Amino acid sequence: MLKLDVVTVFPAYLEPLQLSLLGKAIEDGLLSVSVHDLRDQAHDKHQTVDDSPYGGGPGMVMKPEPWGNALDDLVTNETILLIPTPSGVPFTQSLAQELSTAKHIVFACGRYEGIDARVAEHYKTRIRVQEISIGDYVLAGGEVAVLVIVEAIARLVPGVLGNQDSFADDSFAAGDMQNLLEGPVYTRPPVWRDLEVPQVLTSGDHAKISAWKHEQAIQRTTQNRPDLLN
Ligand code: JDK
Repeated sequence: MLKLDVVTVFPAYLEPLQLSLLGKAIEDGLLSVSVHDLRDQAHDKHQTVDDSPYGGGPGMVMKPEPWGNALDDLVTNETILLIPTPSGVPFTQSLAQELSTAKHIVFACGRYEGIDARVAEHYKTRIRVQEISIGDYVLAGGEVAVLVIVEAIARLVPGVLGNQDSFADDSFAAGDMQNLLEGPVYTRPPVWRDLEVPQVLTSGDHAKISAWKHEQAIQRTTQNRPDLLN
């Protein structure tokens, strides 16, 4: 059972985590997801979670005290603390694979210009803390990054994904087709708006199909992601 806790000032943003794929996994007891409102941990009259940055600069920074209160209630020595940030290490399929075997992950969703750096620094002396970027663009906060990360991790938890064939395809992609994008896929009907399914796919010649898929993968990778080729 993988336990996930998310701390945010916008709990409603995480409502999709209860839907479809994840909702079923939660029902089946493979996964648990709890969302916590950071504001409940801000104990002043106005429940303040932000303040102006030391050293100047634009915007506001999240104060450390509410984060300390929230995280002390959730963290044990077996917890991995994940903090989405544009300056984190890239989130990859291999990191998702590794995190899918964890017992407990706590996600800290920042807003504004981010969270006072001492929060990560403090928890790094106690547990594994990973600052993660989901890509080279700037979101308005960590919530959408958490939706992405949780979906990528959850579908790798044994039993969560209904379709075991798709799961096997992932392993295939990570093995034989390493560092290549997938080529195009087709289903019925064999002709649609004058467009035919490539004849090789209906030939029944599996060696030929394999070679064709590999060639398509190289073509697509050259076109869309030349950085993946050696
Ligand atoms: C968490 C707040 C918004 C953060 C500072 C950054 C260079 C300085 C706005 N992969 C990814 N993208 N975005 C996030 C993410 C953004 C977040 C938070 C995650 C919390 N924000 C934010 C930092 C800045 N700015 C670009 C100049 C501005 C994760």
